[in-house]
Amino acid sequence: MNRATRTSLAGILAGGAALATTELVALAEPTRPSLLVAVETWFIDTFGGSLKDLAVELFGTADKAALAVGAVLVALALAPLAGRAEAAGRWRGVAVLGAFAALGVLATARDPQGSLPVGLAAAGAGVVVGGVVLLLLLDRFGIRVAPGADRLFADRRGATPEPGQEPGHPPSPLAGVAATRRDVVVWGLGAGALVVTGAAAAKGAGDALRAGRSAIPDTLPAAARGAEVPGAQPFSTPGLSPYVTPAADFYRIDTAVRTPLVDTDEWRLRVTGLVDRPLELSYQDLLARDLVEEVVTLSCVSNEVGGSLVGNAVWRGVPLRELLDEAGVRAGATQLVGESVDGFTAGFPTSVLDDPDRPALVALGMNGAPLPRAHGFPARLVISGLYGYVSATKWLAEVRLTTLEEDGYWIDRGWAKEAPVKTQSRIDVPLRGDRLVAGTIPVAGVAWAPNRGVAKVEVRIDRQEWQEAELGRVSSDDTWVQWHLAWEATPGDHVIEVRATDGAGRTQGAARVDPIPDGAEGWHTRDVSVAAR
Ligand SMILES: Nc1nc2c(c(=O)[nH]1)N[C@H]1C(S)=C(S)[C@@H](COP(=O)(O)O)O[C@H]1N2
Ligand SMILES: [Mo]
Repeated sequence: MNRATRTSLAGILAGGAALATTELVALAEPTRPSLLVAVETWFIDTFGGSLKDLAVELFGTADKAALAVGAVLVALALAPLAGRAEAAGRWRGVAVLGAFAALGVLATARDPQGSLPVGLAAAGAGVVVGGVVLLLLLDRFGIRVAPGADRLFADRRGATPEPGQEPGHPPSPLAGVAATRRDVVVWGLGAGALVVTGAAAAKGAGDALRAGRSAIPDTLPAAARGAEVPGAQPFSTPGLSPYVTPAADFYRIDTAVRTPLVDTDEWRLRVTGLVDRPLELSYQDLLARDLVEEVVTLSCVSNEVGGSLVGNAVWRGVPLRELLDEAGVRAGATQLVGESVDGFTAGFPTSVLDDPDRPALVALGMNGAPLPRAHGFPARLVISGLYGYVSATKWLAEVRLTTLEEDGYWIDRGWAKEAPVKTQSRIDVPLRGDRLVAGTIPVAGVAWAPNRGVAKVEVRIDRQEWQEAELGRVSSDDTWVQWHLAWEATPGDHVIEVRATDGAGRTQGAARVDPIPDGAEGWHTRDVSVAAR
């Protein structure tokens, strides 16, 4: 193994040891971000909105796993630098580790959930452990540090060059005898095993500690005013979205690298800003109030035509207006901003709440159970008719009455300031590629225009005349509606198109519009092939 490979290997193992150490120290505060997670969050906050194709929608669950793996790979890809630097001059590689640690500390300092004391301790421990591993491995791998680099030791010992040695290149106190291949393998594998064990221990213990702290109650108090959810629908078709989306199937979008864990003993919801009487409510305070239920369809502005970033749930919680009345909203308050425990913000004009029939909840529950962690436990906002990024703050910590000058998280990143949900319709079945046989084929899907309601859904085949679809039953105008059409299909290739008309009488236009900046537009279409029977 040549010198470059051995120094790189030492750097990678030292970097891994440093990283695993910071993860282990981070367990002192298991609900707060480690240095690595803080850096990932910093990356998302900085580039999430600007990189092409990295839009709001990117941050589903799969992307975050990819980000976590990517961050570790990037760190390990840069780690050989530490080995090279240390070989070029004593302490230089340790300084490289220190620079990475400093980056982690900066990221922790800017993270609303970050703990600076734990971050500093993690950084210090990481540099010490990583540094020891680096010096030790370079020594065992028989790497001599470069001429002049050992001045620190040379000066102290007044060393004179040995015969055959370049002047000014005394033997490093750590540089042992020339390493054999066996030395490199044994020490490399040993260090590697320690790093992997440490990282696995940090991960396992972290998951266990976090699980212990995320005590979500089994049940919620019943609603004083429940929602009326239609018991049965006039039609049912395999593949059609159910009227109420189970929480497990509900789309998930957020910027949180790790799902925030909230300890309800410490958590408070605060109502602040332009109010006469700021409020501070505990989870128990909220549960003790009269809860109401609203069925509301929530959707993401990033949802493409025909996309799946939309769902309908029964939300149970405290009416937002009730809390605002108690706090006494001042005349100058033009915007309501919800801020989460991890610093995400979403805001909408207070005038949205003027219509008393528009559901607006501090939701504590979803489909009869407490909010799952992924959907905002212990509390989130749900406002009918607004895209999630301006309204539906999860892991809610603060409801702030402010002015329209303040911009929420995604507004700085190119998305529209005001974002009412556009009328959309989607074909669920048939799927493209389904084996279809001529005869009666059910065409079905969902359409939504929350707070306006869907008045009509039309379908057309092969650009012939529009046919009105049958509509399912709904709780209110705030939810999507299932639609269905029995299509008498003939053999051949066909194109199915759908469009909805909302309660205000507006019909979806054909022109395709991108999600950015304020939501996609256009008709969902599906190409299908029908075989002869
Ligand atoms: N704290 C927090 N709340 C958030 C977000 C976020 O990134 N952080 N994303 C918003 C967006 S863009 C959407 S579309 C909805 C999605 O809610 P869901 O994940 O429960 O479907 O949450 C909103 N609330
Ligand atoms: Mo969203």
